[in-house]
Amino acid sequence: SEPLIALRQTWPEEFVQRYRQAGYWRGETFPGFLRERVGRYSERTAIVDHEKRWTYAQLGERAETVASGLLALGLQRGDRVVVQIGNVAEFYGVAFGLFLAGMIPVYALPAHRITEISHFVRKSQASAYVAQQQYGGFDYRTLARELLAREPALKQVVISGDAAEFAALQDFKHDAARLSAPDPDPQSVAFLQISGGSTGLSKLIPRTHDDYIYSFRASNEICAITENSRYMVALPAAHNFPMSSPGALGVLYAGGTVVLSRSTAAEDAFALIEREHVTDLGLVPPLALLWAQAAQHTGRDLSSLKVLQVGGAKLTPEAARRVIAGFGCQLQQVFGMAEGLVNYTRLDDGESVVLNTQGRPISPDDEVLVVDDQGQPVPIGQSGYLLTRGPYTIRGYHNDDAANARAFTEDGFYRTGDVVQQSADGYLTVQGRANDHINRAGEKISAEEVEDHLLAHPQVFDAAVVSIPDEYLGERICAFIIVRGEKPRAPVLKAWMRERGVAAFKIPDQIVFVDAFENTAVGKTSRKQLRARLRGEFLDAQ
Ligand code: J2J
Repeated sequence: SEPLIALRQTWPEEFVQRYRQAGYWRGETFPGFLRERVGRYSERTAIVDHEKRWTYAQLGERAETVASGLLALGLQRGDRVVVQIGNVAEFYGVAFGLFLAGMIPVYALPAHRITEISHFVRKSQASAYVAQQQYGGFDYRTLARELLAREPALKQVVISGDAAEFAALQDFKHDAARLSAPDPDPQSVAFLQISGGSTGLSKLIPRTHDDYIYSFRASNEICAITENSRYMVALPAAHNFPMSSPGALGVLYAGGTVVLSRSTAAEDAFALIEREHVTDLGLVPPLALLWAQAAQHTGRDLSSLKVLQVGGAKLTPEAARRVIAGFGCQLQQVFGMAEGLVNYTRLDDGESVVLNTQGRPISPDDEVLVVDDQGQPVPIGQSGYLLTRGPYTIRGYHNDDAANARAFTEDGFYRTGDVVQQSADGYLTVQGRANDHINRAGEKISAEEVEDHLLAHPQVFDAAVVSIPDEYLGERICAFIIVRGEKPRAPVLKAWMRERGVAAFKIPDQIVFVDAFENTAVGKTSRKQLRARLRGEFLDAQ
């Protein structure tokens, strides 16, 4: 595999100097962070899941055991390892274990299936796959078998739980002799996060020790996270929001407690909030609305909650009002992206800011540009495309020149694809987006990727996938299909996607058969225009 040094993010030297001098990049690393907290908070509770409670000392011990075990299997520093673990303590045991071993986690979501996992393995040139025996009713050992068949370069599969023929995570032995490796370069890549997928397949996002630690250290200050914070992870632990905004990592950095919920059902979560006196919590808008409603009738005591964060998709002002009324605690809007930039409404912002904006950036050195179609800045208060660059925003995706040419300007700004308005005091309000992804309850789905799967079906002549507004999900996926020969039934097409091994959240909610796309087209229709037209016609017709 490639040496560690090849996985560096490339900020130009002048920016490196600037971010260091400003004190954003302090040369901290994940192994250093873990060791320091384990020493300082040793007997305090770090992580609680449905069956375990780990102190900081136990988290440290577990991470060392995972690191020793991975090294004993013959994996090496710098190796990429795809991790697919749900909301259990072991997620952090494995993540920190990989950091201690100098390996690079690639964070998949539990919902991902063979198609996505295979892509992550190939794109990252991963040496290993670590997963659970089962989570959410799915057996990941079957996925692992298929993965080994498809990806011969993959050297190891490690399974938590009953490992069958694979290496068992539970059998790893602590071996101090293997753990003498030097700390990584703070500017090297610590892990690869998965992009929301605007066009085509998900891209891999290289985040460095320095930049990522800065993002949650600064988030802690904005969100008032301390060693007394008890933060609940109800969204998938691998997602960037509950990982770092300020997320589990911010809370562990501060010496607080991370409480993991396997369930997103309000009553399950409320029981945990009551039992663990949860103070902070991050949700996507649809869950926040459901829980807000349930909170009004629950017998559970939710009075420990201080701040409810909502992000991942747009929260309208009316929805924000309902969330505040339902929970009776403070609302914080969070507009972030795994590529970097995160905006928060501040805890001392007035009601109108909290209801109507998605906050402002973390850092004084987050550069935000709002531009028109020609790339020219628009006047304050007008809508435009959001471009950004800064001390924790990537300068390029991992190993993807074509995507980088599209997604970054020549001077290193990331084209977020979001359409926003910026107020005079720097607050952003999200108005929509420029690219073709669908934001289904915070899950980002590339229209193009879904079309590709549908087009592989023999009875599909052409497919156009669009988002349709949905009262509950925000948006749902609608596929317009022109058939070839006999018309397939919609459930057959959905089952087809499932059988191809695609995450369930990408399967169209609705399939509409049409005779043609091209009636108003002049010559070649751009898919973008086509999608816009279909969306419009469909909404008119409803
Ligand atoms: C509207 N759109 C939003 C919001 C994200 C914190 C919070 C969220 C994410 C995340 C994250 C939005 N209103 N409040 O990584 O650290 C849409 C935008 C954005 C895309 C990024 C974090 N919050 N979005 O959602 O990488 O379109 O990160 O560009 O999954 O989600 O998606 P993702």
